[in-house]
Amino acid sequence: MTTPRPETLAKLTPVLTKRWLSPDAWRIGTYEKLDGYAALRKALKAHPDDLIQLIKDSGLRGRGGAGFPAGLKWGFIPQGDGKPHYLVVNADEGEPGTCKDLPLMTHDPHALVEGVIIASYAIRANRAYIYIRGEAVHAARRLRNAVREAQAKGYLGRNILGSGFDLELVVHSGAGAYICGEETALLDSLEGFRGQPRLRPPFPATHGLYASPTVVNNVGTIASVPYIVLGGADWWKTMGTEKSSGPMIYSLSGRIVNPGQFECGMGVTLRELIELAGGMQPGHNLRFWTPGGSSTPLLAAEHLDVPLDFEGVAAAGSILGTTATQIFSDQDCPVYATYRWLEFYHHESCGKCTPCREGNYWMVRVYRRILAGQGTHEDLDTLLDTCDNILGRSFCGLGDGATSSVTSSLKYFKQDYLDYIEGRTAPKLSDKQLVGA
Ligand code: L3W
Ligand code: SF4
Repeated sequence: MTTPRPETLAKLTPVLTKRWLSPDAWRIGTYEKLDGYAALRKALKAHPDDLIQLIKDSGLRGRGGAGFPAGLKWGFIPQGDGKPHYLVVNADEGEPGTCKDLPLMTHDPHALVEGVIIASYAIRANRAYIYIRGEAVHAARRLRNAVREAQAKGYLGRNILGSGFDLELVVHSGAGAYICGEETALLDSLEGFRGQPRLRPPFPATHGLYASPTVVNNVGTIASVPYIVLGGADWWKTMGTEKSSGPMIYSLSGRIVNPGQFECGMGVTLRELIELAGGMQPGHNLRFWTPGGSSTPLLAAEHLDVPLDFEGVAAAGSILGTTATQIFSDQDCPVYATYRWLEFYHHESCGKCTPCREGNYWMVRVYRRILAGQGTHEDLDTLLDTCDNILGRSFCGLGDGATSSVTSSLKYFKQDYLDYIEGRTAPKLSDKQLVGA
């Protein structure tokens, strides 16, 4: 284990994670003692439009994968339209490797509840939903408890803190389908339909839940709001980079000594994160990694010093995504890792569009053939051709994301594929595993 140097330790900026280690921070009494609901009192004295402007000024970008500017999205909500407005928090964290929203909701649920109230006030919504992944039973329990505590204290319900603003907040558990993390599938699921993506545009900002204007934001985005209200946009921008402001929770997993969540200003590098995580496990050398979950193209050891912000990762040919940094070593096989991710996408494909439904099915079969030692050189062309027919031709981001590890592993690690095909690597799968994709 390596001990981080002081200059690397200084990269840690605990903002959203600052209360996680405080005992009972999930209870409202503790939360209030630690500045909790002070931002709400301040926000309710401001004009809603000024709050939207504050979020715009902070440069806060969505923490769910796409990095869309949060203030801009809030500003899309038409005002004076006579329709109900909704805020929906996407807490369906399901991207493989991603583990930043669940610990936040478990350790500090009131930060999210307070953010929901402020954001709803800003966009003039009187009803808000937190759509949480079905398997996250403990986090959902903590959230429901937080909602009850906030109601009892007058932070939720009618005439919040005498402001005249009413808000009802519902915690809704999904049924564990990855596709329901896609914002329009999530809305369909919330409405009681089978969760499948809708055609966009129109975007949820104008035609969302029950065809009404709706903001859909990730947990981390909404939980950032109270800090920005208290600290101000300029303070927020002291962290991160010019176009990717603020702190970000990076979840590290894989071949490192201390896996977990590390909150740093955006733009920290993987080299620094690995140092914070105690270094690589003994005997392991970094070989490949995902900057933001399995839907983002793999990067290699040569990318250790890429700034992990939206622009830096894009310049390196990948996507910041959910900042789920999965770290693989020289003892891991990129072909096998890609196959396992593809099995996931094949299983989770909702089946609505042909490129994703059929493409993932066939790619899983090709990978099985290669890993069973029965692949051919033409299989590599077939994989690239299939990706070409999925990418940009699928109905939603799941299809595009499924191609990421295929094309990037072929770009950086083609020799690993050839070693299976030409018999230099022993097969990882048996003949029996060839069938039944
Ligand atoms: C109004 C416009 N609104 C865009 C809104 C849009 C959405 C946001 C971003 O997918 C990606 C996906 C995953 N008027 C608008 C507008 N909007 N133009 O802005 O939209 P978009 O399409 O860029 O992305 P998305 O649909 O939110 C997110 C990738 O992130 N990902 C994450 C996966 C998993 C998780 C998780 O487990 N938490 O997020 C990783 O890479 O593949 O491509 O709100 O409505 N003109
Ligand atoms: Fe469904 Fe896949 Fe098409 Fe998305 S890309 S709509 S998950 S079949």
